[in-house]
Amino acid sequence: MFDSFSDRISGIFEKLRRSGALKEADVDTALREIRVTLLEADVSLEVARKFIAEVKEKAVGQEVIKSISPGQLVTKIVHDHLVELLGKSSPLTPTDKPYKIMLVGLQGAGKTTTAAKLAHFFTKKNKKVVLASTDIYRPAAIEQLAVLAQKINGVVFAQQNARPDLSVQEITDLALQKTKSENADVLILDTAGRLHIDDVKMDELVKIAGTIKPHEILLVADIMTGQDAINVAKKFSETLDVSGIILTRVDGDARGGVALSMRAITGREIKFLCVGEKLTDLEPFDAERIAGRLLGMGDIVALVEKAQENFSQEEAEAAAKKMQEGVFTFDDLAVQMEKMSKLGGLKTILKMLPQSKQLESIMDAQGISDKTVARNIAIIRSMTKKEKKNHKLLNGSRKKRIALGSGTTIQEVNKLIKQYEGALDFFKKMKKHGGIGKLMSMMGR
Ligand SMILES: Nc1nc2c(ncn2[C@@H]2O[C@H](COP(=O)(O)OP(=O)(O)O)[C@@H](O)[C@H]2O)c(=O)[nH]1
Ligand SMILES: [Mg+2]
Repeated sequence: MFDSFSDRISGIFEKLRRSGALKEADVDTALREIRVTLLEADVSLEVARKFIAEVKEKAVGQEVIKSISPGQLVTKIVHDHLVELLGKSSPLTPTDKPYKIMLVGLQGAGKTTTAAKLAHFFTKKNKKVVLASTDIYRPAAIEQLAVLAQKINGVVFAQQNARPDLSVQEITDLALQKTKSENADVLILDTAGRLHIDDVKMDELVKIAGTIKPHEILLVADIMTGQDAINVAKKFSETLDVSGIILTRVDGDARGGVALSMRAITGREIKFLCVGEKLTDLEPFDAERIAGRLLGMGDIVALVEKAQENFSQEEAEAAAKKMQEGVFTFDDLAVQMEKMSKLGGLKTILKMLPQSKQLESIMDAQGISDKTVARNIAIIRSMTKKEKKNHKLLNGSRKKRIALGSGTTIQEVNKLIKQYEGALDFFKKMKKHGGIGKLMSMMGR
């Protein structure tokens, strides 16, 4: 979502950083460009104007410290103001048991998908979750949540085996009952939405909230609808005690202004960003991190968190141990590559790193892409068990068979074997020099 915005902003800062001594005119020009960029990203005029005025006031009064350039200083000031604009938000922490969450929003905003993502999010934190839906109006809306719930280990779907013609009130009661009888930590209630705010049955939502007494009423808003998302948030907040906002379709090509002005206009915290349709495509909102991303500073924290969720600590340690001992087989390699694909592929991972542009061009030059990863997985899958354990068995005829089986060429099979041998070699050398632990701590520094 933020791509073009972040490209432009970092371009503006590049120019600022390059000019050694900074004149007020340079700052003015940069701020004017930032203002245009904000407006083009769909940030409201009022918010953009206020932002620029505040940054300017700060920048002019600042003493320039010797060790940093004036350009860096302005970058820092803009960064801090972006953080303020995006708004820091407290994470959802189930303090009470049960912790009750109600999702509201327009039809198609992504409520049901988000309900499942949140259930996944909490089960990963070892919370027992009950899911329920009061959307009795749209055919199959409840079934949609039931199907999603089945994919999440340990989640209880309240309406499983319940009479199909329950009323909203009955479903609400049932959800509470289930939460109690299952001794669940978290209840997530999905509700019905309408296409237009005027048609939303606010009184029904108010009534549900009265019964459930939720800790959080979270408004789910589609960022692709631009300024409308902000109007919707304002309208819902007038009638309901909306405690936070979840923005969906942040993976699309919307211009991002909604995220930038939502907090300033509604006063409500943004709690999560949804970045895709999969259960794992849910990111806790972190203003610092997004500001960093917008200014082209990379986003290592997001990468680390995402990786931690998908790789268990034990798995990672087991893989590291195998590598160190030089017994890392093709089987292990395929597992690691599949994990990487699950994380959203190479480009997703790269985007979160600083210098992602350079890394991307290096990888492009080396011909490394998601396609080659998928191809390599296919090649490994075509090997026999014995071959995977011992790559030295791979003679000409075996390679030919593997190439045929995986729809690749012998050259491609050879290339993978060479890369694999290179990796083994690397791990062996590393072991000599203190092992993976040492390397990691070096990288950490
Ligand atoms: N690309 C993308 N699609 C999403 C996201 N969230 C939801 N969707 C899709 O949007 C559609 C509507 O979502 P749904 O949860 O049924 O909306 P609801 O009517 O508010 O319950 C579904 O096809 C979802 O898969 C997101 O963050 N990114
Ligand atoms: Mg729904």
